[in-house]
Amino acid sequence: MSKVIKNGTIVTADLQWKADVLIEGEHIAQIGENLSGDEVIDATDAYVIPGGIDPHTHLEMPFMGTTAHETFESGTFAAAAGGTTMLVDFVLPGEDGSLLNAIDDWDRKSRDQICTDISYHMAITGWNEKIFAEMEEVVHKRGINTFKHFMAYKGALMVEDDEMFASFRRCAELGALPLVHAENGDIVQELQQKYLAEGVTGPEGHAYSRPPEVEGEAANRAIMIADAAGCPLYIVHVSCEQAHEAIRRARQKGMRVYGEPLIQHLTLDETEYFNKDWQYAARRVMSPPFRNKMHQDSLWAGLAAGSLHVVATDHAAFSDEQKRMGVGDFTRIPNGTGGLEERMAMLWTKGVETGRLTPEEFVAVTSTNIAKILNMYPLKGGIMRGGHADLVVWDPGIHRTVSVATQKSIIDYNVFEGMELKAAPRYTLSRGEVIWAHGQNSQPRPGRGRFVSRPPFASASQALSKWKALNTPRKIERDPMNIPAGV
Ligand code: DUC
Ligand code: ZN
Ligand code: ZN
Ligand code: ZN
Repeated sequence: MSKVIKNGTIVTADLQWKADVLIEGEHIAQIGENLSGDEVIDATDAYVIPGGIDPHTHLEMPFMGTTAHETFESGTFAAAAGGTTMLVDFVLPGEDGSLLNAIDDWDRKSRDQICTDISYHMAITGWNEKIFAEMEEVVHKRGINTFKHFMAYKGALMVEDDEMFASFRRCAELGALPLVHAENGDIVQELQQKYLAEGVTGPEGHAYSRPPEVEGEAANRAIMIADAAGCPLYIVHVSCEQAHEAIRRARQKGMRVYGEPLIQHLTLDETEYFNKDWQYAARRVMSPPFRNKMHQDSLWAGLAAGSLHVVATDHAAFSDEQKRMGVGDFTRIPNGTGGLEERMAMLWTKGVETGRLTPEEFVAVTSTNIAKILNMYPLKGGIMRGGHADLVVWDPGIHRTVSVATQKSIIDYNVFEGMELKAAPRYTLSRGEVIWAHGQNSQPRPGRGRFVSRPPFASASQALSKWKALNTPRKIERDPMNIPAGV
């Protein structure tokens, strides 16, 4: 059974053109004019784009004394309904500290639930010989080439600089890419105590205790540590000019540093935390917090200029009841918001419809760039013969208002509630299968999604030789007669 997507305008990260796409099985078989197939998918008056890839989600993640309420099933259904055909979830080590056991655990949780394809990043939350050894198997046998480091969440997930440096060096050796959550966890903890002591207990205290300087400092430090270790670096949820500036500077020096803003930071601002309704404000507590307009403008500029590369969500969705764990103490509000379902349409509405981004740039930052950065292009992230037929018939004619009543996410609210979205998927295809059709509302089969293995980077050896060059001590032959006694 072949399928053909007819009469649409294909948009890739490079260009737009009118052509049909023939799909055989799971793959794109041909792109051209007047193609025919067993089944026709109509793309008249619509774009045909690569399926969205959200590289930053936390489904069913144990965190801050609870577990993120969005499941692998509801999360991937929400993704499909929003035009996202793949996500990359963060695996956190459990109590035994084993990376491999944690991956097995994530597989057990996700396997029978996922409606879209999935991949993992592995979190490094401490450092010892076992972790050092297991990293090799993670990269070479488990198909995970990215390791995430939390510079915040002191006493829980946070790593110290020496641990980060050791892990980055290991990444360079193995051909893996380190990721960082860049916030100075020591300063955050100090500021949290200060505001609590002053009687600031509400969600606004969350924003006060995590100012942009805290993020800028950590971003700069991570970049320098990566440079010293000889590895590239990916900074997740870049929310402010200070972190963006650090990335621009590093890139101008030839460092491979990637920046990932979130759709929430691009579209929602800090005034949300000053809402009189505690629950309203608490729903929006995430780290880093929302910023002001100046920072938002910086992020939009970075996407257009190419100094920021990927728009993600950090989808970590907690219910109203879970958020209430932090009544009377903002440091106990589970950090996280949703966005998986709205990411593509929000970016289109606030980016393409306003002229801030071209449709090609939209495709680059929602799919193609991250497929390249994570080493899975062109199997994912493009429209190319032989690639997976992960495609979206993207229809700027479908407008809808975000509402908790119609969303596929199982969270009891939506931080974008009431906003108008000016595009939606008419069809979402994952490996050739239609998993979402506008107006039909049916859920794809849980368990149909697959784990996508990502091989190590070939450039690792280059990175390693740079590191060796930096760290090979020069032998200095001193005149033995001139060495003072006792040395
Ligand atoms: N930030 C959040 O808001 N939630 C999950 C983890 C994180 O870094
Ligand atoms: Zn984070
Ligand atoms: Zn995250
Ligand atoms: Zn295949």
